[in-house]
Amino acid sequence: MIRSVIFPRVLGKSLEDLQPALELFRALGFAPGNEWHEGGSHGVEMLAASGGVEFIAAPDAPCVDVMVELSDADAAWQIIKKLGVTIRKEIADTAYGARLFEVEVSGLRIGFLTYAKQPGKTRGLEAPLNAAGKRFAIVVSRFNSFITERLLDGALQALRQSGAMADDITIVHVPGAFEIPATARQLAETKRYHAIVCIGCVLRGNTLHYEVIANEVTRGVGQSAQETGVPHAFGVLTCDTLEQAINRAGLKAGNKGFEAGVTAVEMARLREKVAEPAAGGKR
Ligand code: INI
Repeated sequence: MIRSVIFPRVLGKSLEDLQPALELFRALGFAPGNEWHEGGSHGVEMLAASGGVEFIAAPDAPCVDVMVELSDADAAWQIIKKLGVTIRKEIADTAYGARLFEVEVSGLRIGFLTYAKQPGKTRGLEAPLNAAGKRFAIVVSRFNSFITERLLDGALQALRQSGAMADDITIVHVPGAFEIPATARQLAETKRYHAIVCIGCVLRGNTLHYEVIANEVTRGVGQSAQETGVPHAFGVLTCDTLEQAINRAGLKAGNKGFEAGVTAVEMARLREKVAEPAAGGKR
């Protein structure tokens, strides 16, 4: 999971070099974020309501244009390696206890890091994006198959990149979005699957009862998830136009099927974590 994006700016070599900028940003209402002081180098984040900048003073500061904070840098590293982008720095522990790697795309140097979790200072329970050993069912509707097939490709990509085996993924086709909840529920009730991915596409232009179908599929999938306890990821597009759907199925606005696949992995793992005694689950 992406936590935040930081734009690091090197302002000097000592902590004093940072003070004018820090004072200015504090006076303007920026909130202080993460702060690190390590081996003569210093970094102080100043955060806005969304996004922030990190001022750095160091003799040999890391040089990236953007720093992305993740919940699991190692999981992101597995994905990045398959994409074939230029690696500037392999993933490794930093002196300040984080996990960090750097890449370069189109001249932009991007760092990805996960801050070390300090004992007793965890920000809550989180599940890794690791699908190894988990079984998934994907229910996909044929209506608007031009779109749903792309969403299915996205979901499969997410599951496989997270470590799911091909044999552990069952794909079930249904006629339209209206049929998704009943089939998802039947699959969930078998207890063979750790999560169900629901994929469909309802377009306003196609039907006068767009709202009825869109509401029913949303309600039905949610009800199945709550009543069976098996996580259901919602990859059903409800769009006004075909153009919007195309954008959400792999072009400008990402691929909602991929997002649903990632969600299924996280929720499958989270379910077992929440059930662990340490999390207050069953004993
Ligand atoms: N099914 C969809 O998945 N998307 C749509 O846009 C849609 N429209 O427009 O009607 C649609 N209709 C079919 C519906 O889901 C059922 O399959 C059908 O009513 C039979 O039960």
